[in-house]
Formats: sequence, C-alpha cells, structure tokens
Amino acid sequence: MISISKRLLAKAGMAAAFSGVLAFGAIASASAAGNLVTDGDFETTPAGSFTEFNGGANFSGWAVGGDSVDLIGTYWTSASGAQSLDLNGAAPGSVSQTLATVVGQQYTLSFSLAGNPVVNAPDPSIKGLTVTAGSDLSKSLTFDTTGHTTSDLGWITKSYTFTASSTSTVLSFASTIPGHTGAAIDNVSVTATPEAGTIVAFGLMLLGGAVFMLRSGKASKSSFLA
Ligand SMILES: [Ca+2]
Repeated sequence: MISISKRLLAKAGMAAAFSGVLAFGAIASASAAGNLVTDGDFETTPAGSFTEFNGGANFSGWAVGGDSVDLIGTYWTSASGAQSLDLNGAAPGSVSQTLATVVGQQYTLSFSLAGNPVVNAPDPSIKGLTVTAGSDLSKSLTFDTTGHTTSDLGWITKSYTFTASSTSTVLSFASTIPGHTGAAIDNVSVTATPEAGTIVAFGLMLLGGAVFMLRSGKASKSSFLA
C-alpha cells in the first residue's frame, strides 16, 4: 500500500513537472509569436536594389515622416531576411507605426542597428537616430560606420524595455543626421515581457516536480531491495 501511494506521488510529481514544462513552453512560444510590429523585418514591400519613400507615404504598416527613407533590398546585406531600412533617403526621415498596447504591461523592444556604409562627404560617418515608444521610451543612439561595407554593415542588436501608459503606443525611428546616408534598422520587434513573478512561479513548479521525482526514485530503489 505504501509503495502504491509513493508511486501515485511520483506520478503526481511527474505530472506537475510536465505541466510546468508545457506551460513554460507556451509562454516562450507566445512571446516569439507575439510581435506587435507589422513588417518589423521590412520584407513585405519589394525594394529591388532600394526604393525611396517620401514623408507622408506608407508601406506595409510603416508611416514615413521627415524628408524620406530608403527601403533597402539588394543594395546591402540586411541583418535579417533580404531587406532593411536606411533612415535617410534624400535627407533625414523617419518611420513609425501605432501599436495596440495594454496599460501597465511591460514590453521589450528589440531591433538590429547599423548605418549606411557608403559615406560621401559631407555626410557624417557616425549615424544618429532617436527611438521612441510613445512617452514611455526615448533613446538617442549613434552608430559608427567606419570600417564597414555594404556586405558587412556590422549589425548590432539593441534591446530596451518600456511599460505602456496608453492603449495605443506610437513606435518611431527618426534620423538625427543630415545627408542621404543614415542609420540603418532591421528586424524590429515589440513583445510583451513575461513578469518576473510568473517566471519564478513556473520555476517553483518545476522544482517541486523534480523533488517529487527524486523522492520517488529513492523510494522505488529501497522498496525494490526490500
Ligand atoms: Ca529584414
């Protein structure tokens, strides 16, 4: 009778561990699939070598502001997929889109950053841009294109968190430098950040399951010897 109840305990432990793994996997896949940004990879609108969009234009979810931007195709090697974006077209521009957000929810903004490496004076070799998410996030960034080429832009990943204060949050990338070669962006994503408390709770579930399994392992060994 004792060994049966221990087996039941072991089964319960395994079930708890298994459900913890399933739940954790569900969270991981939800965050991977939960990118709020439309065409954050700049792949939807064919660019050819590159295509210029003037302020006031729209393409695949992005609204163009300022002077203009260049949607880049084969002109250089993107960070992800086949296309990316130069924030300076003929002159400094911007792109933005409105995201549906939950007030109080924390989000993670992630994107690839580089700069147009084909620098002709008087364009600066150090590119600049501001990144904003409504009134909840504002970053001024630079990228030094020195030593980089169209086949190796030196893409880096930038990542920030912000907490939404509105049900609609305008995500914006804007050039802060003159000229027709600007900062480059690609692979933009905004995902809801799982709260730390949730991660701790699932960690405890997994730990509980592991303890049950260890205990049942010892119990079955001793009962086997007896
Ligand atoms: Ca891309």
